[in-house]
Amino acid sequence: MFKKILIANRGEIACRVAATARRLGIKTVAVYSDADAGAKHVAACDEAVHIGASSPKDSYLRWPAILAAAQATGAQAIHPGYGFLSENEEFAQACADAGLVFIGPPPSAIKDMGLKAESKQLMERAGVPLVPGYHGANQDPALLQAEADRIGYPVLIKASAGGGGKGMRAVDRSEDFAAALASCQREARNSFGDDAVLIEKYVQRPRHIEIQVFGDTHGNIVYLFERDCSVQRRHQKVLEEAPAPGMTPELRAQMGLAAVAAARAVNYVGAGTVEFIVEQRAGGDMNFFFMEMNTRLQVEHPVTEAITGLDLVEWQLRVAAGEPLPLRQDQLQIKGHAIEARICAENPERQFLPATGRLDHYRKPAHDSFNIASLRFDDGVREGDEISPFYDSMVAKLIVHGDTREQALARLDDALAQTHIVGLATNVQFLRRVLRSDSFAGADLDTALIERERAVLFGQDEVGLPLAVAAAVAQTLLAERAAEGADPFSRTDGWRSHGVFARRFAFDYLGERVAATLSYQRDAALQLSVGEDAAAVSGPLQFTPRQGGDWALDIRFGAQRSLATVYLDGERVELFTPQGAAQLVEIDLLAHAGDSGAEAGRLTAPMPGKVVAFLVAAGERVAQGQPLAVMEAMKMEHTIAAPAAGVVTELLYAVGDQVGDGAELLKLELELAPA
Ligand code: MV4
Repeated sequence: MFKKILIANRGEIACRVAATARRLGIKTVAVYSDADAGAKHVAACDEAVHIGASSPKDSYLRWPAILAAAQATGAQAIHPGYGFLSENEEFAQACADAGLVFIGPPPSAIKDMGLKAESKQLMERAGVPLVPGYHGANQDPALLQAEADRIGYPVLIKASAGGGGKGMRAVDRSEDFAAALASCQREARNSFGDDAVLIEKYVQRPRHIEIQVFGDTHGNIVYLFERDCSVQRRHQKVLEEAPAPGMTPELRAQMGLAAVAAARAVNYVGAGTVEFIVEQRAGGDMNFFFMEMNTRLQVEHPVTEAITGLDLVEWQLRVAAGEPLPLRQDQLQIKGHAIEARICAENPERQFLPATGRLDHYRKPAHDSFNIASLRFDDGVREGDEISPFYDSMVAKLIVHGDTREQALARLDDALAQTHIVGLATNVQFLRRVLRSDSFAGADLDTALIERERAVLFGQDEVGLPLAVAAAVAQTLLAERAAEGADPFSRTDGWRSHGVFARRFAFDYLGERVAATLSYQRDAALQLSVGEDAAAVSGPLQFTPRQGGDWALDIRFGAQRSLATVYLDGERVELFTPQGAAQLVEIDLLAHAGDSGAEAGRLTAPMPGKVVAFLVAAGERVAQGQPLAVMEAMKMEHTIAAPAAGVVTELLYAVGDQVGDGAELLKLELELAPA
């Protein structure tokens, strides 16, 4: 076995490889760019070498610098991770030429699987099922038209050099073929500098099911079962699971043997994945067709590790060191069900646009508070790290394991609910909505799932306005108590501070301005009005066993109740509940008091009721928090207090008057808020 390896990658996969190396007693060398000088993967390794500027082309793709780092540190082998140089046959060859072991397949296997049309011809000869189609070199339009007619419509025209869904055209009718071909060729020429296409039968409602394979240098190849990766957005995987729902033992064996045949056809060594597109036919039949082979360890390998109980990085290291595969096919078996969720810095509400920023709060689910090994959180970042524009938007992977799919699903939702990321947009709550969607929960999987379920995946508000505001108000008051040096936990009967009897708040919530008034009752109960709603609120404080010593508020607004963890960052309020998350921006009423039409100067009735008393007269100067008027509504008294110091200029009602919700009771000219 190697004594020292270099990890030519960053982020979670570099940390992942380092963890196994450490367990096996292998020393590790990290490489890093300018942006990653303080990165977690650097700390995870025994040594580190700076290889260049932040842009990948100036560092993680600069293989001369990486080879030099390996030689300078005495590393015997290079693990490429995924992405970057992992499927670069020239780099694999350069490693060999430099006397270093490339922890991956032989360069020839990378090359053979790298080209779409050529790899399909190779697979055809190896007896691996292909989508009925044409993969020939002859690109005469008349011949392509004839081939499409022979295959039968609908067909899909794919750019031979394409990938990630680029350069694909579906054609429904023979008469539309010529125009679609011309358009596809134009796009292929512009995007890839090569207008060759292939034509396939268009598979409807397809599933993406891939087989993990492993080969060694002794001619052994096994399959480690399948992963279903059908849930994708913009041709990127979002959720991956193993085993694939609906898979039968017969189909699994057929697909597994086809994948081994594919690997054998290119003399495969190491970890690889054979991707199939699976057609779902009426009656539950499934037809599978080879799509491509990924000649590397994949992002989603942990779900396979979870159901097999194996460490695939350990297998990679053993195979690269010349050892035979640790297990034979008949020694491998599936245990339980695993799901992985990719947590990405992105905004699902804006076409999944990648987001950048600082991980101001980064709280992970309690790792091992329940079943051992049922929850795994793989990441390459720490609280306070920047998610920069230089690299992939994936922040972390959450992997759960359970006896059944239902159990794994429930654990994943719970773990995502406990994943609190503040500082940049992420897909955490979006992932929860996907999990709960009828399609995903019912294992009705195909590549159009997100599109089909969009009505429940976007523009949702699981927390609800009153509870969100109640939690924000509660946290604000608690923070004030803490700032005053008072123990925020010392009283659970209310949140009165500054001797204020009523306080007005304003928030921006989902783009709308929301006014809220908190009033303190004689019996120390609290009444909160939020827009049209008014109810008693309470919030006995509870500690929850969360990492980082966070505590949660048990918030009640009338009959609604939720346990909320709230993070305040200036005027930003970020709250997380078991139901979902919400963001509010507090509008500082004092700071805005001088604005034209200032809300803060208007002292309004928090609800319909009767004016019981005015405690001040026109012309009187009042201090911040001074009670001004008392109203009675719903058999309770509500005191309206001055939001800031000022002069009462006019009383607009008389004692005994019945007033409507929001009615202005008196005019107060505010003094300038202190700087
Ligand atoms: C297909 C297909 C339907 N029929 N081929 C998209 C990316 C590329 N690697 C293969 N892709 C597809 N090929 C035939 N003959 C549908 C897709 C497809 C898809 C495949 C896997 C995962 C997600 C997908 C999303 C849209 C389309």
